[in-house]
Amino acid sequence: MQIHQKRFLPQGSEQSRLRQESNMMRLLVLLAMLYSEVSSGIVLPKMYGRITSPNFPNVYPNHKERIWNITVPKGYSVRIYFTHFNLELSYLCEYDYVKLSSGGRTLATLCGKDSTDTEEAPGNKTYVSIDNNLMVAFRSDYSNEKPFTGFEAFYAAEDIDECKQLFDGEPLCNHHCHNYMGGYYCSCRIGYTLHENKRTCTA
Ligand SMILES: [Ca+2]
Ligand SMILES: [Ca+2]
Repeated sequence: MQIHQKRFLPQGSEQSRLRQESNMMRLLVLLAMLYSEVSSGIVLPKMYGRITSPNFPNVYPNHKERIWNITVPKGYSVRIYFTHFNLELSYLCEYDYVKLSSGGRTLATLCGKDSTDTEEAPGNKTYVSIDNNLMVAFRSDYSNEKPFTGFEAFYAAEDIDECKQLFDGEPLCNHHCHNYMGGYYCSCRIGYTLHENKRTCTA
């Protein structure tokens, strides 16, 4: 009897602990969803994917704002291109637009169907993020004189070739630079050893 109770009690409390934890998890997931909807839009932590305007391929609604935060691992950038683009055209894209930003900078503000003197449409151009995060913001104003079908875009993580980059105007590696997916490393000629900064070689 004693043994029974001993064995039963921890199991029971384990179950209720698990239940509490799963309730807590559910609450956290719900809060995270609410939070991400409100503050940072839709978070996309995948290496590739597709995003579209609301209701695509049908006409997008007025008064819509949607933000996608594409984050890939460090050592990668995000390349994005558009397979469909048809937004209301307005001077400097102030009415409806798709805005691409990365590293605190605006890469492009896009609208219309084809580029003009004052407005940019993506056409066949591809855009690459500055760091490992790309923010895509879609916005439509209160009206459209004609129906517009919005956009479809595809993105993918792309390795950064650090060996082609400069660090304070110098190559990243003193002697040899080796690029690989998601990173890089340096090596030295015979007779030299790599400094603990992992970049420079000393005799
Ligand atoms: Ca509009
Ligand atoms: Ca690399």
